[in-house]
Amino acid sequence: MKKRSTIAEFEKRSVLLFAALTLGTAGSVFAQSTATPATSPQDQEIGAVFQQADKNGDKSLSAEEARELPAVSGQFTQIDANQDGAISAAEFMLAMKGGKPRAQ
Ligand SMILES: [Ca+2]
Ligand SMILES: [Ca+2]
Repeated sequence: MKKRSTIAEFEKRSVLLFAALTLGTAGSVFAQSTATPATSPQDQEIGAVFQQADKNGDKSLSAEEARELPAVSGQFTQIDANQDGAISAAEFMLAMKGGKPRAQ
């Protein structure tokens, strides 16, 4: 059985490490918007990484923007689930979580 678009655990960690390193001031911004109960701290970290990488702020990552994130860039076509040439926040979130639904 073959999993699709699964990012290796190591690479996932490197992305989260990138988040931790770059959060800095951004962390306080996210701390103010924790009203949504469905959003876990991990979701916020992933969202912060996404925003950092999305240089032009169009809410999607182009191949060029994804180069900031080796773990993403290396699997760009897999993460880009709808194959429109850009990674949306939803596609990014799914990929960072390994594409698996959360256990109930
Ligand atoms: Ca962008
Ligand atoms: Ca896409």
